[in-house]
Amino acid sequence: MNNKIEEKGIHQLYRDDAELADELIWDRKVDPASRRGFLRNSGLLAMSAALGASIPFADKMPGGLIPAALANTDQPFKIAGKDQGLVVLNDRPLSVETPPHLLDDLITPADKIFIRNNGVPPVSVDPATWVLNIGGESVESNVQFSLDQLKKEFKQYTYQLTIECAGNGRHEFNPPAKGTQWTTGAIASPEWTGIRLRDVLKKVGIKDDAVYVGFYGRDTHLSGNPDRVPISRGIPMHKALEKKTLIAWAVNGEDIPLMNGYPLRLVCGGWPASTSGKWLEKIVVRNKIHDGEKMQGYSYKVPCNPVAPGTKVLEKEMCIIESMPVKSLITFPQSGLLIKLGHQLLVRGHAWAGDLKVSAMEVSIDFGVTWQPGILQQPKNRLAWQHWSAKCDFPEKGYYEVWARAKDSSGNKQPMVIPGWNPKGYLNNACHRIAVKVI
Ligand SMILES: Nc1nc2c(c(=O)[nH]1)N[C@H]1C(S)=C(S)[C@@H](COP(=O)(O)O)O[C@H]1N2
Ligand SMILES: [Mo]
Repeated sequence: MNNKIEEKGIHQLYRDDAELADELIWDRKVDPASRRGFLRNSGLLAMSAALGASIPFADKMPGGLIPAALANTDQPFKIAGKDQGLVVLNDRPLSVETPPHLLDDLITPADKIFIRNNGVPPVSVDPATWVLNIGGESVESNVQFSLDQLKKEFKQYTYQLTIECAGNGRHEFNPPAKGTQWTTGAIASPEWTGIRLRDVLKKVGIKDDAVYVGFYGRDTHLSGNPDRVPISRGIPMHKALEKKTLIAWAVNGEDIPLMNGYPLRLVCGGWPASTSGKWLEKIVVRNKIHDGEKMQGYSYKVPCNPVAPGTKVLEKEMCIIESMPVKSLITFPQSGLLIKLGHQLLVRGHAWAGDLKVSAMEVSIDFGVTWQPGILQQPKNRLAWQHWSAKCDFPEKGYYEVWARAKDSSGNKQPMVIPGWNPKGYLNNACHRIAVKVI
């Protein structure tokens, strides 16, 4: 942990006094062991002491809640082509997430897109010789396209599409789930340019018995075994044939970064990002649910019916995750803000809801007892995230949390506590919160 870099990252709005220098790291002096789950035996006094402030809405604070000020962490690192504020969670395979304050842009810049690799990515890629194969038992015939052909023979589209790893938020589950311990940062919503998967499938011709489309990429298995692939997932026909499912070669008008799938990838907005195959070399049209790597066992599945935390669930009682649940992020200010009493705080962020739209956004400054509506914008296009903002007025000095909650077009709201426990720790869409100290 590099405290110097962390200090610089903390917003200093309304800071007019050098004496406050000490205060600027008020939310960072915490034992990492206490970040997960709930604080045990910690009374209000201990909590206030750790925060260095009284908690005006303490009587409304859920028992055992770890204050957001103590729950967040940022670790600096460097990776070529990526913003230095991104956080490496694993390096083999590489998992890199984006802290919420770096996701403030309406359209996610390429250098802020998270990275999730399941295997070893290709090191050098030659777009001139790259080909995309279309095969599988439910195509009329096997066909090959060069990148050039794809660009010339099909109409091109640009859409803002949100991709989120199904394991985003996993670190909060209790009992803990194995796998990359994503906090909030496995989410991005850039603009993708490419062609429609449906146009390609129509040109090739698909048989009546087609039910699923699977992908294969150029990356190799961690074991080095050439007969194994790291991941080969897929989507049912209705998602494959939807107009916004793209075979993309550009992000925000430029080549896709190598770690995000250069020179070609699938983009299935609103679905687990694991279905958005990177370094795309082959598409298979299947007459059954695709049985590639990470389609079977417990991967990317949740119990079909909710279970108690820690329950052993039979494989046949697990269902494949499709559209992702409603969720939102506070991207400004960064957690740990100091603000002077009397100043109004403008909070903002994004919200998304898988295949659905977000219909409302609300915020709370009293641990979820009362909520005020935020202003929610329309998405740029379907499957893009939506921007929101809200104004907060704090009644007295002390420690506060701003909680944000989105509602989808079916009426589902984000839960305030960790939702349905599941063996692999998917689909945590609990409310995002930030810490604010009013001085
Ligand atoms: N070929 C290939 N495609 C892949 C993966 C991979 O490891 N190999 N990871 C998947 C997973 S689990 C996720 S969450 C997204 C991540 O996309 P990103 O790295 O561009 O953010 O890519 C998906 N596509
Ligand atoms: Mo993922």
